[in-house]
Amino acid sequence: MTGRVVELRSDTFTRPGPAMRRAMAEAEVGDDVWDEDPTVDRLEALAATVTGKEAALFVTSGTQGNLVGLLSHTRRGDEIILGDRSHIFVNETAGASVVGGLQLRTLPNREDGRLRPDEVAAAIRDRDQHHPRTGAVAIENTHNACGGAVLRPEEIADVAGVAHAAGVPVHLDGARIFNAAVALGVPAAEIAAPVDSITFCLSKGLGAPVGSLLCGCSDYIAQARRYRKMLGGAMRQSGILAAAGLVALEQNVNRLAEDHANASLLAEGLSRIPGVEVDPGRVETNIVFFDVAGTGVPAQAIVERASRAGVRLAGGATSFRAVTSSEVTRDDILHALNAIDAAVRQPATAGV
Ligand code: TLP
Repeated sequence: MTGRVVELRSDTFTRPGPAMRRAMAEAEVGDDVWDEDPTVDRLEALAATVTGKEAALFVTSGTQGNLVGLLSHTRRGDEIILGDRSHIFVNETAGASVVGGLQLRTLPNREDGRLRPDEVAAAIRDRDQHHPRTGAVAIENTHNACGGAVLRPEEIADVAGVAHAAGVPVHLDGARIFNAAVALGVPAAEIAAPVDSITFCLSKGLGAPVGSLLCGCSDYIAQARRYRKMLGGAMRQSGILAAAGLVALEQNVNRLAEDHANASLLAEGLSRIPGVEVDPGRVETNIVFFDVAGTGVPAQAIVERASRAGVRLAGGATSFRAVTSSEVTRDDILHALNAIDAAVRQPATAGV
């Protein structure tokens, strides 16, 4: 037993490092609901700058950012067009419907996470009194359930173009927008330029303990501030959390390239394990999906066997999502590959 832990379940497991903890301890704070927290102000200003928007709002989570983001574009009874594999549709407990009275209308996400502009155009409602109003189009970049796939600015512009032609705003769930920016080698602002609003997360690969930012034009963010309050997300001395966010944005963006290299290494290694199905060519950022049906070993047995070697995996019936982050070194990846290789070679009859 090495005592080593290789955390591949999510980049949400990243823990704040010493510089971040120091910044949190030393943060200058005030009551942010009174607009008197200078550290939150600095974070919101920086978030607006890096996404190329007029203003930003510090929210508690990506889920809250998406919900406040959609509420601020819409009114009850509106319809949201979004991908059938999008995080908002699959993983946000139908908050937009429950809280916002919004109807979610899905279109198929292509394997690379894209929505087809012609399908978006066809889904936008006309003004017939029978129909819901199309309130917004929501897209995702990188696309979590599509293997961390990256949407290029021109692909986003194509979808935004058809939405805007019909007067419909576009929201981008950019939980991992900096992974996309690093993978493409372009500023996040260039990716976000075609959309009206963007949420991004500090608490994933960027390593902050808590928090996301919703960014957009000033009027929109003023409205979003009211919805955040309504949802209980207005915080007080939140500069302590914002200080971590500032370190995340100032120091942890460029290192995401390491996570991408580690994800590629993982996918290449997995592709050499008999019975494991994975396409290393599709790994663009820090997420790797792989399937173990061909090994004949139940996924749950692999989870438990790998866990005994300190490798933390999250899987479904036959498939896994592995996510690299600052918690995982190159050497950890080699250790994980050995552990997974050993786990699939043990016969199913050997138990867990
Ligand atoms: N994703 C989490 C889980 O909810 C699946 C993860 O481990 O990846 N948008 C995207 C694209 C996300 O991946 C997530 C979190 C969110 C929004 C929500 O962010 P939080 O967890 O801060 O509410």
